[in-house]
Amino acid sequence: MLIRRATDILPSEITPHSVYLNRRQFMLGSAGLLLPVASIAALPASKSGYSTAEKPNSRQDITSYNNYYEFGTGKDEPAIHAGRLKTRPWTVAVGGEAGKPHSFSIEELLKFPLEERIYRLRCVEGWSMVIPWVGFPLASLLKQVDPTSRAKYVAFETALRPGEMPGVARRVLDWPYREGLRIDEAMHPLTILAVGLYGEALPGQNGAPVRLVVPWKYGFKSIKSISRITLLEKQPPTSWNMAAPSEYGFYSNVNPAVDHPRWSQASERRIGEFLKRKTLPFNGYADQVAGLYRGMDLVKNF
Ligand SMILES: Nc1nc2c(c(=O)[nH]1)N[C@H]1C(S)=C(S)[C@@H](COP(=O)(O)O)O[C@H]1N2
Ligand SMILES: [Mo]
Repeated sequence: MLIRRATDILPSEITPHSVYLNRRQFMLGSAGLLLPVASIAALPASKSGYSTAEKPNSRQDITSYNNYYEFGTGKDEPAIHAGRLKTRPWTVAVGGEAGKPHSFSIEELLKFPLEERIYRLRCVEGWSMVIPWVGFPLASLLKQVDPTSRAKYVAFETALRPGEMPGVARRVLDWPYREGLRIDEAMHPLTILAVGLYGEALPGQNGAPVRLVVPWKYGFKSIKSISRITLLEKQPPTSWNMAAPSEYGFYSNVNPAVDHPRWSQASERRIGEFLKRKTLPFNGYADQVAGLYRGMDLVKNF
């Protein structure tokens, strides 16, 4: 089986198409082997003031311990199977309550000014990582489609490709994977669309070619391989909430004071560490985001 890696996928993004095709032919033609093309994969990005100073997890950790149920429910399965998803050509259709709906090609998305954002990611299962994403604010994209005054929520959908996604044969979730945010959450400067990590294109298992990252919410809100974004007047249905409404709320803000019905959320294990650490309200981003929820009962709106 051919396992596509970031170094194999990326040249088409930053190399003129003809040069890319020649290189492909050369690589495939000479020995029938795909040789990794070193250094070509860099995604130029500026540093961001929103980054944590904590030490990022290794690339190995970040790309080998994943949740991406479309490729299986085992933590190791996304790394094995996600390369089967064809990420070129790729478009993200953005519409709904928008004055100027637009279908963005991945090439258009890569033209947004990219930043490196080192964020904590807290999975609802009780583990966490620190990941150096490369991406841009979701707000930059949404502003381009001119949301109407009725746009109160944003719905996101992962591509659904049964032929390339072995995990969707099982109805673990109601596919396609769907997520949603309130418009002010979507427009918050911490909310990004990520197109890379560790300075290179996003590996398949992390949601290539483009995924959401909302660092103050449980990891499942950070939907991978997005193909559609819809501005809506009403709160959209979301996959995990539909699957188990008593366990996964729409908001899903990281909250050590609200336990999951089957386990405590008070602490977490950082991947690569032995001892647990305390989970922080809003995953440590309370100074920036607590204001979004002023006056709301966060036990009821979990
Ligand atoms: N489409 C899709 N997106 C998804 C998931 C998934 O199964 N399918 N898993 C979520 C969960 S539970 C987590 S914790 C994060 C994990 O992101 P990572 O593998 O890049 O660390 O992706 C989220 N996005
Ligand atoms: Mo998760």
